[in-house]
Amino acid sequence: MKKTIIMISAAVLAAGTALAGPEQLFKKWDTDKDGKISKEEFTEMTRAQFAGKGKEGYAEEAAKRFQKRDADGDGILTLEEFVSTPGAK
Ligand SMILES: [Ca+2]
Ligand SMILES: [Ca+2]
Repeated sequence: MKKTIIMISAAVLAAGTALAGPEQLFKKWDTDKDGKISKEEFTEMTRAQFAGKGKEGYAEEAAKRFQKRDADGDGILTLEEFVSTPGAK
């Protein structure tokens, strides 16, 4: 049951990603709406994406992607960091 919900939300997420700009995407990923994306939030969204595609190894990939975006290395992604990463979508 839980797996079905994750797969549906991942599909909704993927559909939304194609249409939304980076700011909307940021708001979506910022699940507790504090204006920042924590590593936990980032990892959770990556997990949902991977689950939707039936892929494994999300934790490693999330850590890698997060590190690439977190320009000042404080473990938090601001909107600026989130949108300014070259090639990051
Ligand atoms: Ca947040
Ligand atoms: Ca940061």
